[in-house]
Amino acid sequence: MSALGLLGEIADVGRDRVRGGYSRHAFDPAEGELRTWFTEQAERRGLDVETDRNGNLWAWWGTPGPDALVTGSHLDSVPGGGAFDGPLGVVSALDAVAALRAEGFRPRKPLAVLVFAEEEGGRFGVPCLGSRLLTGSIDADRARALRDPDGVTLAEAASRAGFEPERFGRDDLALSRIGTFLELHVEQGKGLIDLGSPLAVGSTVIAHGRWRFSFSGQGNHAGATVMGDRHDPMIPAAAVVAAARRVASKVEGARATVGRLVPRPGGTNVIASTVDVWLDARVTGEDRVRPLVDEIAGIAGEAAAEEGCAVQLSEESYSGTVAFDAGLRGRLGDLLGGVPELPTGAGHDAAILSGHVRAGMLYVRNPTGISHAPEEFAEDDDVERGARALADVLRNLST
Ligand code: HGY
Ligand code: MN
Ligand code: MN
Ligand code: MN
Repeated sequence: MSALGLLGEIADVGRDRVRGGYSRHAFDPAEGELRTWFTEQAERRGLDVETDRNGNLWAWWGTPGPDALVTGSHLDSVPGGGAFDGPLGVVSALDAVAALRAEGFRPRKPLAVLVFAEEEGGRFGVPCLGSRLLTGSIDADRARALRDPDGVTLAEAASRAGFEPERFGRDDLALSRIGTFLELHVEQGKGLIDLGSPLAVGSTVIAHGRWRFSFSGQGNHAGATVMGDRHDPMIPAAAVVAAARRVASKVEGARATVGRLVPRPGGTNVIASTVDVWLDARVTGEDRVRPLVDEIAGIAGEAAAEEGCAVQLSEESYSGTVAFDAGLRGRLGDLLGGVPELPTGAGHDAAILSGHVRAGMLYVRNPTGISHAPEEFAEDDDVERGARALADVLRNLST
């Protein structure tokens, strides 16, 4: 079955009737269904599937071993996300393996399709959790203690889903098997529309991170509390939202977003007791991200003090600027007939791995230029082109 057919098979899994699009999060039923589906599809293609210590799925063609050529992506989504971000790389990998098998190709090195867990951090807040755990880029104790919006810890959720969170952590054996990691991904902006190309080779990923402001004030009655007698944490929270736009707009190459703001208890007629504001900040230029956040934090601190609220700031995740392996980039470009290179503002497991192994990316055009939303798209022809390109690359790199 083609990549398109495979995407069609999972089109109903994890649909979000409230938000639109898909909500598929680590260790939830939709993600569990996708894991089972992936395992069946991989086995049908003659691959041996194993789950590593951190809940990442590996499907092996040949005996697992060092210097393997590994390709894949993720199956989880943001809340209300599109159909392509993550799954496109997985179905293209399965399609490419089937195409190579059908032509009688035998890879000289082990080849694996890898599905990373919780890439979006949509449930536990930290993106690329599976690859961060694998590479030891996040402390395992810290990861186990992460909580979802209902207060369930990662350890609890993983146990309930049949995983062994006590085994989470840096996995040198798994990591040592990867010679090259290649991730095919839908493009998430207008880069390929502007270039007029269906495909691109990934060049760089901008520095980015997530910060959480926790404001606390005094919960109270919306009608009985006069305006001068309030300690409303929503006021400094609003200051962060406005400051993110204002500060980032002044800095070349910066993007700052508040997409998640959680007032508690969250009643229309209740002044909140606490508000958590999640700030996503990204800037081209490694040393410019934290100063941007510092400026926003200064504004948040003043607004909190003025309102008589307390504030705590925590850095939830951070990834520095990544340039994908230059040799691999050149080879991909040559192999694919000189497709252009493209930088991205999106984070990826390939970028986390790039500090440890040879890593690269291929992007497939997204004609809407929209991602992390139901409008994310790829034309059928481009999906097929991407899968064929991936097969060509795997054929070449594994001989
Ligand atoms: O870039 C992101 O938001 C995530 O890593 N996909
Ligand atoms: Mn994404
Ligand atoms: Mn993705
Ligand atoms: Mn007062």
